[in-house]
Amino acid sequence: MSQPMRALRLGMIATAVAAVLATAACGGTTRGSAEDAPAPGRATGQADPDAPLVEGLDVAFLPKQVNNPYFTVSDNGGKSAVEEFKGSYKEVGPSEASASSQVSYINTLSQQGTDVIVTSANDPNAICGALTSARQAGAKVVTFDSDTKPECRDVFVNQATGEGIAKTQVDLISEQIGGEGKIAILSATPNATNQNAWIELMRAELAKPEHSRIELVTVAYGNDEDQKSFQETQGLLRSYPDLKGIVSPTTVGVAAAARYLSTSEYKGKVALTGLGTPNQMREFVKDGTVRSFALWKPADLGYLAAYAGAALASGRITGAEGEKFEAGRLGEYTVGADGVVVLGPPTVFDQGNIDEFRF
Ligand code: RAM
Repeated sequence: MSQPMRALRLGMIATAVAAVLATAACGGTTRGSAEDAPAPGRATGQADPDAPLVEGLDVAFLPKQVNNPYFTVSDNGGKSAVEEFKGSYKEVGPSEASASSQVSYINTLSQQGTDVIVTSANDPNAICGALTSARQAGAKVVTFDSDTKPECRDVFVNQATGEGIAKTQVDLISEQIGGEGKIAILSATPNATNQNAWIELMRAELAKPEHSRIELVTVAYGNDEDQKSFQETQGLLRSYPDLKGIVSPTTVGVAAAARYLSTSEYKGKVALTGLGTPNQMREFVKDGTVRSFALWKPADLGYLAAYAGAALASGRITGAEGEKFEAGRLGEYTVGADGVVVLGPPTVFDQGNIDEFRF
């Protein structure tokens, strides 16, 4: 909603409150209050599944970092959803994925009266204060891709279950190293909620009897920076000359690791898998550096997150378990426990299917 419209709404509420106070002062019946006269299109604590989607919502996407092709694709998916429900879209964000780099952007969006903030959190705690203030100022907050603590947002749109993402990657690396040997993880930033959750779940997966001959020797952090991820890969191979494989659960990390391996003596000898975009990984699958890797459709993730935000801002859902909402061409979704909505299972990409995907 534009600032003048928000001002108008606030004005309407102020008028209603003033009228109530005036009536009360005169000893008349006190009907109506700020709660009873909410701004149109705002959730009132009770979901109304039949409420129309409000038009003209201001929706802002705030990714972990703006110069990451993964977020360019996901945020563009969000943009197409916002166009469908006739809102206005913008993307803002830091160039590096450090813990507190998103705080100032959230404060600015809040001051601008943004209706819906859709963000992938660089840290589960660091942006909580800013998000709480934004929500108090009337914004609905959807996290997608990487969550905050649940109490700091309304809904989290998860790309797939954490267990599914962890199992897929462990199965892929196990298959590629013949079920045996030393592996390392090359992650994003040490604070990333999503990668840290997946790493814990991968450890649990690796602890199962079927993976007892695989040893996870270390976790390195490339901070979702191409150069640092490249150097960390080099470092891993120097420190562990008998390393059999690397799992990199980040699109930035896996692409940088593939680039390093592709021109090194380890090409085709040290396995690499993880989460990557087909466009960034295509050449490395074709030249034999990488056999297979996984991901979901980032555009669908952004699209679903935008629709979740519109459903919240229109009062159709509040983020409570069991509520349902329509997400355009993706159909109906249900809010699960802790306000989590799951997009769907990840896809595995290899020589056989990679050319069917262009993102
Ligand atoms: C990077 C980011 C993002 C993650 C993907 C797989 O682009 O860390 O949060 O979901 O990788």
